[in-house]
Amino acid sequence: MPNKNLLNVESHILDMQRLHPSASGDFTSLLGDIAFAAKVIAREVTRAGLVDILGSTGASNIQGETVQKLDDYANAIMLKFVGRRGQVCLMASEELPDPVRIDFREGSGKYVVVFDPLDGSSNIDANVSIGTIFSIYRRRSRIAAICNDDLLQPGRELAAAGYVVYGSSTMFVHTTGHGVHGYTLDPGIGEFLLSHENIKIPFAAGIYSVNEGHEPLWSPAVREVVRRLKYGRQESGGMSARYIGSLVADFHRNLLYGGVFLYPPTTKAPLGKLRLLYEAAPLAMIAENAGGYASDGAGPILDLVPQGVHQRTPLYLGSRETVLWIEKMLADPEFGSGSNGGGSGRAV
Ligand code: AHM
Ligand code: MG
Repeated sequence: MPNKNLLNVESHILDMQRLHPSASGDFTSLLGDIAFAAKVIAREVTRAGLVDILGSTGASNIQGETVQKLDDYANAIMLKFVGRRGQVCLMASEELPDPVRIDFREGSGKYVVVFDPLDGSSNIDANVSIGTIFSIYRRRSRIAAICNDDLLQPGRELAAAGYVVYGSSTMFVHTTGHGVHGYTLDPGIGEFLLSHENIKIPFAAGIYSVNEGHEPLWSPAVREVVRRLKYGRQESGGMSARYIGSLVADFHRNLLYGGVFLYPPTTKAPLGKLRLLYEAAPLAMIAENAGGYASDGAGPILDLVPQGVHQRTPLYLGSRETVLWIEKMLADPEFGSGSNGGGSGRAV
């Protein structure tokens, strides 16, 4: 029996692939590509504080490389290294206005990859944790007819989803629908080593995470939800507040400690800020596979059919019981109806 602590991400994914004898290996190598891209991005993220010393955007750093804005850099790295064996036919990035067709002549082109290359990047200058979020869908259309419809699939169709958090250490977390697994980057050997096998979100939420500066713009129902999270729904008192403002880091902490993340609609942004394809759906898949739940306030995020690649959605994400309670509260006429949640794309 191999020592699990010495399993790197590629070996662990290969072990899981053996459960599917018909698998071609494309999917496994695609996850390996993403892990590789993550290492390259991680290396650059750790040097972000040196930009002012080594040169600003557009200038050359000490290695003679052009220094780019980190989100552009991360985006370029994902496009360059993901799907390099022809496993991918189409990619979409939060950083790009349109999806990118991939030349997959050398391979099967079986997969569609969607990513947010550097989520929370406004935090970079303060050395706060940021992340990369990714999703993998199977191509639906026949090769000759590849179109954007391959991207507009509900989260339930996801073949895999994951994120990388660049924090005090770099972690790669993913699910293929068989548990959620986390790997920590050992910078000495440059490998992601299995450190968190089969993560389960604690049942009862201990932490709530929301930008309370938006409270004046919330509906009465959302305000009441947050008030009860704060003051306590039971005798036991309220929950602790933690908000980094970096979705991957906020979600990752709540996944390990138990908690709920909220990005409700506001009067200024009726669908909230976060994107269904790049942010909400992949984290919803991880939450559900860890025993949690994600809702847009009216039902499961994973059932929403995207109407466009950059569509936004309200998001309530984390411990299952708490998110289900939020859905119930938002539907309660006692707190008034209105823009409580419920993005577009829910099948009726
Ligand atoms: P980004 O994709 O432009 O980085 O924005 C998404 C980020 C999330 O990481 C985070 O949860 C959210 O914006 C924070 O928004 P706010 O500052 O409104 O609280
Ligand atoms: Mg983002």
